[in-house]
Amino acid sequence: MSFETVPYEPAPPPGDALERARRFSALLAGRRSVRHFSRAPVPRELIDELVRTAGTAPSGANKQPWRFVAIDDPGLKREIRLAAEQEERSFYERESNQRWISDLRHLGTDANKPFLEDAPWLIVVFRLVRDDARSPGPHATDQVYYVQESVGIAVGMLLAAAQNAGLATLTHTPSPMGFLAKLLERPPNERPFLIIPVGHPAEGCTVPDIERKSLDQIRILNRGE
Ligand code: IYR
Repeated sequence: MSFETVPYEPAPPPGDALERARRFSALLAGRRSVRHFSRAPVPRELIDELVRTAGTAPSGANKQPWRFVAIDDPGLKREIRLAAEQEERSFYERESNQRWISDLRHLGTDANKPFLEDAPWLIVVFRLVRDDARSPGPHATDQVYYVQESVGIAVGMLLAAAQNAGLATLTHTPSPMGFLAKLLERPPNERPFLIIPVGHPAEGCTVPDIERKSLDQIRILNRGE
């Protein structure tokens, strides 16, 4: 079996590796899910770079099974907010969700989603269930693989890129999200994955007082002895 290759010779980034790793870790440790956005604008070029970064993520069979819809149209943002809030109201009222809702109490969330209008940009991420004509070849079939993993990694990279650019983000998952495909007139091979409001925090913005697990709580060495 033959396949084409190109040389891989990345230039090592300048400076001490540990120092760089620490600085990057501190940068991302400073990221928080922001729910109060200022209406200050963010240039489109900046959003394009975030999406470009996300698009470099690894993916199953390199199918790149994602699409990012960047929205700054106030009318469209309003439609999304109204539809999302309708879904959220039934989520928060449903008796069978009460355990879940008790797990959310410390985050102070409710059915009101003003950030869907206040944030200057909403990036609505879609996952592809079939590859389509926008893909560079060669692909033998339109099947896609490890889509959740691939799109999850791409979103993580987008969030990191936003943090690096000094922008605030939120990962928002109205449930169910079907209305997004309809509102945004997406084709049937695209399914909504996540909404990412992007912008700057509102003046006086606060976030929940939460803790992160320590390294010892998340990293096991070998078999843990
Ligand atoms: N989608 C709802 C509920 C919600 C669910 C989880 I999991 C969160 O981490 C936060 C909220 C909402 O956006 O309010």
